[in-house]
Parts: sequence; structure tokens; C-alpha cells
Amino acid sequence: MSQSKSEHTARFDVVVVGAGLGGLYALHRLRGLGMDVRVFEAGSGVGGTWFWNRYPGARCDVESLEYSYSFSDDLQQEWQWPERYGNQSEILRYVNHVADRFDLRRDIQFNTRVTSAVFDPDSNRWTVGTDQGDVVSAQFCVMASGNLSTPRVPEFPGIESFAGKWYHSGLWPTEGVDFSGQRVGVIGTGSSGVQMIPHIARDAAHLTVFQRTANFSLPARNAPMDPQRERSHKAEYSARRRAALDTPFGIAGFPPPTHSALDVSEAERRAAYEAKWAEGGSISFLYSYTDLLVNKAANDTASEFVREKIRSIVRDPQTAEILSPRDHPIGTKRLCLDTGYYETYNRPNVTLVDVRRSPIIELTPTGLRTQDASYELDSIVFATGFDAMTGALREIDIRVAGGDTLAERWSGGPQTYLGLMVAGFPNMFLITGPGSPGVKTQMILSIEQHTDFIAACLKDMRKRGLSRIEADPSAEMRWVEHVNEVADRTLYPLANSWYVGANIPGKPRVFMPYVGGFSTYKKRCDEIAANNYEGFVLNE
Ligand code: N01
Repeated sequence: MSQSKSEHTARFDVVVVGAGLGGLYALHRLRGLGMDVRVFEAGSGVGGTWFWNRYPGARCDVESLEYSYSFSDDLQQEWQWPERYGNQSEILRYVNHVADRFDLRRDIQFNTRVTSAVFDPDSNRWTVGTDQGDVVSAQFCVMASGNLSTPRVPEFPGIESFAGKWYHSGLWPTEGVDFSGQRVGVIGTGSSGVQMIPHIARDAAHLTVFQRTANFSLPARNAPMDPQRERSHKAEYSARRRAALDTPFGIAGFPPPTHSALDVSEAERRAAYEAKWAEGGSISFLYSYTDLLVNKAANDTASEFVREKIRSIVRDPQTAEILSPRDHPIGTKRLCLDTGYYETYNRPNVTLVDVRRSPIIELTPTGLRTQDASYELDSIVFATGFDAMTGALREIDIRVAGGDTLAERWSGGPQTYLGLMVAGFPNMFLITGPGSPGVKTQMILSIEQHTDFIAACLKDMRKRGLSRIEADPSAEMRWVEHVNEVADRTLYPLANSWYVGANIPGKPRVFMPYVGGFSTYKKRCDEIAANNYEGFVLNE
């Protein structure tokens, strides 16, 4: 296949945007159908999230034996995870292994960001442009551009005047950062901040944490992989993966809860939460009772349990109070998993600043100024999150020739059918887009399920001689309504989270993930496929 910048426009069956876990599997799967696929990746290597997020302490919050591809039994049997939860470098090593093992690199163009994708309704083909000057043509586009791939640095006045160095968790320098002897400020206490803070505290002379919203965090209880556990898991790997398809979050082995938190005695509840706290992990904790994410009174029991834990760990009562989340029910923002997070605030070289009470006014040449005080800092780390779920797609000029861009179409919030397609944008698929359960599940399982659905659909279209598919606008509208109805039956909308775009000033507040559960979603997709792709319009 001809390379970029050739005189003739290179033609592909499919262009895939992104070589993270989603893009790599899409390449493998679609190539397996005999399709000619080109992947464009902005980074210089594979891995997506795990390529970019190299901050100290970066680690997955889903156990390694689960957070891995299931499509190759040889791969899952042979690969050895050294720890219960993979850290960034282990996961990146795994992703690189997958790229080599399945010979994926030859179809990936690195250091290339897709900037435009324009659909021509006459030829039913996309013309895709990149920041390297490539212009290629493809019948289909698969957007595997990630849900948390557009890092966001708040627009603090004075940022350009700061004489020290600043970093974002999602754009971490490949060579790492040596904070030893430095006065470091970390802004943000989501999953990224909670993971990096204990590490930076150990290295820096002094760490000041600027917290706007306290988050709930549970102990991960990471440990070296238990060989016995690995053996028994691998002995029934395929069965476990199949069982995972019947769960709400795509992970088997957690018995569904049977009782409301309000149906048991205080003593029984406490014992259950204590056991989950000791075991580590967020899923088992939130799965203690049937109603922790749907009934505020039930949720209060779990939220208060964790607040008590914070008070028991953090010695200074005022710091413990600032760290205690009060503005959202536990689990309605992504629940953090940590190793020694709350304990870090007992260190003499760590200070917590409540920037909800005293907001950051500006960055200065020597640090940062809040409403009440100035802080001298050598380095500032923004753990301030991402323009989640829609950011990466909105940055690309995606349009049907002569029509509105996707960003314009989504100006009031994203609308998709199943998180897989957008009405009016034919032949463009999303991997775990808004409206999909992806971010609320074991992500790789969702990636595989979405991609398998798309691959089966393309195979079927080829067999029937069809060249164009798009979401029916009314099916899309019904799906968007359904996503909202399901969310409204839960406590999720009570939190100012990235799930609703609340972290981006001016972003329309729309609940984006589907929280009806992975198994429900998959069943719906299977029915739709069996029903001749109901809700999609297919044409020659
Ligand atoms: O980002 P976040 P993240 N002034 O948006 C604060 C996944 N992930 O990178 O809550 C002061 O959660 C903001 O405050 P507030 C995971 O899905 C997974 O940590 O908006 N503070 C918040 O505290 C996760 O949910 C893993 O009031 C400001 C923080 O910055 C998602 O990625 C690890 C501010 C941002 O938190 C994103 O996590 C890491 C301002 N102007 C990430 N603007 C694991 O697998 C923002 N903040 C474990």
C-alpha cells in the first residue's frame, strides 16, 4: 500500500484513529477480515493511555488478570503479570508485546495526528487528513481515539510567567521527572492525583496538594502476583471471560449482592465494609449491597464508612475533614484506588490546601497564589483531568462534505446510537464512545465487544454488497433518551464528574456513559445484530 505524501491518495478499507488498546484490536480484527487498514497514532509508540500517562504511581485499578485482551487464549495463558494490578510500565510492555506478536506495527503510522475526516456521500468514502500532510481515502473510519486522551490544563492567569517547570499527568515526559529536593505543587485529587501524591511526597523536599474536591479512595492492596491465584485463574480463563460477559462491569468472580444496605444491621454492614476494605478494590466494595448506587440513604452508609476511615488514618483532624468527601455519594465519581494516599498527609513534608475555600487566583513566577496565601514552588503538576469522552473527537474536523462538523452537531452534548455511531456521519464507528458502557466497565472487554460488533457488521455488509451504514436518527434519539433514563434512576447525576462534563467550563452537562451495565448492553447489541442491524440504515 502506498505511503503518506504519495502523489496519489492512498486508499484503504478502514482508517483507525489511535493505536491504544482499542485501535490495536480494531487493526487486528479487521485485518483478520482481509481488510486493508491504516492506523494513525499521534504518539511515537503504541499504548494510548498507557503511553501518555507515565506519572509516578500510574497503575490500573482493575486487576491485571482481568485488564488484558481475551481474544487470544495463547496470549492470556503465556503472559505473566508480576503484580495484582499492572503499573504503567508493565501494561505498556504488554501492549508492545501484543503489537509485535500480532505484527501490528507495519500498518501503524506513528507521530501523526488525524486533523480532519470528510465524508463524500457520492463515493461513500472518507478523506482523512493528518498534521503530517497525509491525505488518504477510506471507506470506513474507526475512531479509537480514547475517552481520556485530551489532557486539560486549567486556564490559570500567569501560567506563562511561572519560572519553574509544570507537567500534566497525561503528558508525562518519557524520561521521567526527578523531584528530589524540590518544592512541588500538585493540583487535582482525582485518580491521577491520588496515585501520584504518595510517590511525589517521598521524593520531593515538600509537597503541597491543592484540592478543590475531596474524592473517595479505597486501598488497592496491590501485591506481587500470587502464583497459586494465577494458576487457578488461568486454568479457567476462557470460562471466566465468558462469565464476565454476563456481569454489569465485565469482570467475573464477584457474586451479585442480594440485600439492600438498609436491610441489614449496622454491625453486619460494618463487617461487610471492613472485609471489602481489607480485600482492596473498588468493584467489590460498591457491590456490597444492591442499592449503593441507587439509594442515597444506602449510599450514605458506605460513604460514612470511608469518611470514618479517613478520620482514623489522618492524624490532623482539620486535614482529615478537608479530605472527607461531602459533596457527592461514594461511587458517583470514579472511585479512586490508592496505595498509602491518606497516610501521606501524616508526613511532615506534605501540606493540603483547600482551594474550594480559597481558590487559586494565578500562577506567579515563583509559584502560585490562592485567595489567602502564596506558595513558592519549583514544579507544578496538573492532575486536572481530561476533556473526557468527546474531547478527542471534537478536536478533529469531522464532517460530511458541506455539512456541520461533529463538534457542531454535539454542541448541546454528544448523541450516538449505542456509543457506536452518530446519525448523519455514515461509515464512522466509535469505540466505546459516549452512550456506551465502556468507561464503566473493564475497558478492554468493552473494546473487544464493540470491535467484534463492528467487524461482524462489516463482514455482513460485504457479503450483501453494501457499502454504507449509518445510525437512524430516531434510533439514536431513543438510545440517548434511554441512556439518560437509566442514569436518572441512579445517584450518578448527583456528582459534578467528568461523566457529565462538569470538569470542563462551558461543556454541556449531559450524562455520557451508559450505566445500564455491560451485560444488558451486550444483549441489546446482539439482538440488534440478529435483527438485521435494527436502528442502522444500510445501503448499497
Ligand atoms: O482527572 P479527574 P484524573 N482548580 O477529572 C481538579 C481515569 N484514570 O486524571 O473534582 C483546582 O478525575 C478536579 O477537581 P473537581 C479514571 O477513569 C484511571 O485524576 O473538578 N482543581 C479533580 O480533583 C479517572 O476518573 C486511573 O473539583 C481542579 C482533578 O483536578 C479519569 O482517568 C488512573 C481544577 C481532576 O480529576 C480521570 O482522572 C488515573 C482547577 N481549575 C486516571 N480543574 C486508574 O486506572 C480540575 N481540578 C487508577
